[in-house]
Amino acid sequence: MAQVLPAERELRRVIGDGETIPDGEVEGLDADELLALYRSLVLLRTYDERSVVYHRQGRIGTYAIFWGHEAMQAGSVHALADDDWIFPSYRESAIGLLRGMPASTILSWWRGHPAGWWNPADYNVASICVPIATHVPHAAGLAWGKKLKGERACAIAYFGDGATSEGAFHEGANFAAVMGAPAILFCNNNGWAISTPVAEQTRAETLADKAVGYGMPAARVDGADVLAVFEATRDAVARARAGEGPSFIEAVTYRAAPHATADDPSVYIDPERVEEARAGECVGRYEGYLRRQGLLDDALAEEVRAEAADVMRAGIAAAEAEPAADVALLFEHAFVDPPASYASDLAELRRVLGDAGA
Ligand SMILES: Cc1ncc(C[n+]2csc(CCOP(=O)(O)OP(=O)(O)O)c2C)c(N)n1
Ligand SMILES: [Mg+2]
Repeated sequence: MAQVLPAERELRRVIGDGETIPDGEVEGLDADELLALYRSLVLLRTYDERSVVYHRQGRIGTYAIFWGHEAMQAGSVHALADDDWIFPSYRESAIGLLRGMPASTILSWWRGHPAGWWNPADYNVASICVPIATHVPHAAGLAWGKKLKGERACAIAYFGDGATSEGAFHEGANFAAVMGAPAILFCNNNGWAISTPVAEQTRAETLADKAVGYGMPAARVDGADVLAVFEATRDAVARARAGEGPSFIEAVTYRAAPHATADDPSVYIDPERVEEARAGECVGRYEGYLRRQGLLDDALAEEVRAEAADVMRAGIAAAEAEPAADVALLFEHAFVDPPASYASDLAELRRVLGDAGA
């Protein structure tokens, strides 16, 4: 029988506070890699902040904000190789940017345009998953397939605290553990599932404890510490490559933004905790670290931000330049045998929409 290890309790941290808590170091990360991580963080932050603006301008639809989650996403992706597969939820919608996906593709997804769907094999990034936790079994299955084929790649699935109450999470976790699949279950515990706090979500002391029930090693990290996230994910990747099966990572933050642009958290959230989370947010913390290491100054920070802003300007322009989609696409995959009224219904829809839908 496999030995069951208790989950770690303490949150792993690497970045200090510039005062009483000293900075740690991640072995094997050189200056170029540390700065590449910074570029990824800034790109994600810029994507997120611009998306909220585009939403308010009516240029994209309802949008799931990930402000404050960037370290969990960039830190973990940087620990992967390009042949490892990523299974994002809606909260990681822009993670493909870190694999070279154009911003216009993701913006098109949020515009509900067909140009927002990609071939997952082009980037080893699966489709953005909106149903909670249903992609956990997909990631477990893909990882098992890699093992069966003798390939070295692993799969990582991102999901939230609320997802750990879903059946699909438990099925995926158990399957991955029993099959020894090279999978990483990455839980972003931001304290909330829309308006349901973690305390009302589970009686488990930590979410990492749930992994112990499946015989899976589990680590808890500070989700606003990009280096701690990187290190924990790198450990999990090493286990996966060594044939030691899946790992669970619980990255802990406090949701500092609304669940989505359609949400008003002021009716349920703790404003003091939000302020605290915003003050300790991950991009600023990492900037402080890089400055203390002498790797970042104002000019470079400005250059990186300007590059990211250009990516977004070009991205929204390209997304808006896409010709309107044909409304027939709404029905194309819905019927084997379309009903008798289909042709006249479609003609009526085209008439109502005018040229925009044709
Ligand atoms: C199967 C399913 N049930 C319900 C929903 C509605 N829903 C959308 S987001 C959400 C909360 C998820 O919270 P969590 O897993 O903590 O992820 P977070 O949004 O905090 O990243 C719910 C219940 C859904 N998308 N899918
Ligand atoms: Mg959550």
